[in-house]
Amino acid sequence: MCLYNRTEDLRTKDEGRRTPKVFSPLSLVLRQKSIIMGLFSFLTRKKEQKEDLDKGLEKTKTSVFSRISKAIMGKSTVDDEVLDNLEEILITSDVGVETTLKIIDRIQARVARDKYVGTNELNSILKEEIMALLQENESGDGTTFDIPADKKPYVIMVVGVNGVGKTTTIGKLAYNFKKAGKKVVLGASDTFRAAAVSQLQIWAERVDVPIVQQGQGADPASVAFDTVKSAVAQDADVVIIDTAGRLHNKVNLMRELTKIKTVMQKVIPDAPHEILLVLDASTGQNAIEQAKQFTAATEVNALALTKLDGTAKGGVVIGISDQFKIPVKYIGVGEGIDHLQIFDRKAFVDSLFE
Ligand SMILES: Nc1nc2c(ncn2[C@@H]2O[C@H](COP(=O)(O)OP(=O)(O)O)[C@@H](O)[C@H]2O)c(=O)[nH]1
Ligand SMILES: [Mg+2]
Repeated sequence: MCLYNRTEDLRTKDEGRRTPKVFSPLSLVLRQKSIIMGLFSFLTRKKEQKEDLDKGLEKTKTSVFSRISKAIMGKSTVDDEVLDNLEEILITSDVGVETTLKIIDRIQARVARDKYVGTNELNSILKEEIMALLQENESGDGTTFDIPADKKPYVIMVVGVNGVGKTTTIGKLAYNFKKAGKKVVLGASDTFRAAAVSQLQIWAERVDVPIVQQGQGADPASVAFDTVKSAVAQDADVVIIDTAGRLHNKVNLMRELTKIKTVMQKVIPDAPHEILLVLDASTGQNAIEQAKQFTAATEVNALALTKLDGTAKGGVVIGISDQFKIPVKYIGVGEGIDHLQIFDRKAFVDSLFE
């Protein structure tokens, strides 16, 4: 041990004399190579994400935009008839009535202002208005799997009805946070079904992050308390709490979620920092109904819309963001570990209109 230290000391002193540091040509080449390789893998990942998004939104795109093309066929200007047709298309594409009317009003105002708006401009105007609407609700403001520096650990409580993709989203989130260098702890507060705990456990093993669980039937609030305590003790960065999705009625739901929150606040007074509502986009109007119930029961401040892949109801993202004034933070575009994306409004709208 002593010898080792002496060698270390000597080496350090020796190195200290060798200033300024000169890189050998070989090490420079290697450094450049690793930078280029890092950039290459970043770009490859970006490209894959874009492909996943495009593939995921394909059905929405074909169903909505083939109809828009039909609606403007043989027309040169955006007139009342075109707007009526557009209104019907958006409403039946799960954008929702209120949001559709808002979009139509805005386009109408532009048409009135600019006098002549050609149908060839309709797509770009629509794209701009949808982007603006998403921006107003801060949907798609985030760009990285990062957390506020002053919240450690950052506590995310995940809510939503059964089957929407809560546990899967938690697994994917844990993977991404870990990849971003964060220390993650999961809490299995969905104690209603035995399968729920083991499903989260499988994700924890897959991502290689710790999980706190007390098995089926345990008190969800007690699990949440233990999780937050353990996260603090481990100096973790992020805590993600899974919850049960059963929803007999609003009062029960509210009581349970409130209890989980209150108990966590004994350890971290401002926890949970994020209440993430997970909604299955493929259920369209049902997702809107669930958003109504959950926002009435608890202070949801972030949304994740899953299963955008394979549905033609992608328009629901626009409607939900606008109607509830809650930012859409994540979207699910498949079952795989890499299939959770940070919602990027520009990429989303671009993909819809390409
Ligand atoms: N295609 C697809 N399936 C998903 C997505 N997210 C979750 N799922 C699937 O939805 C099912 C229910 O997910 P789960 O996480 O158990 O939902 P929970 O009951 O809310 O926890 C599982 O089969 C998941 O693989 C997604 O973005 N796309
Ligand atoms: Mg679950």
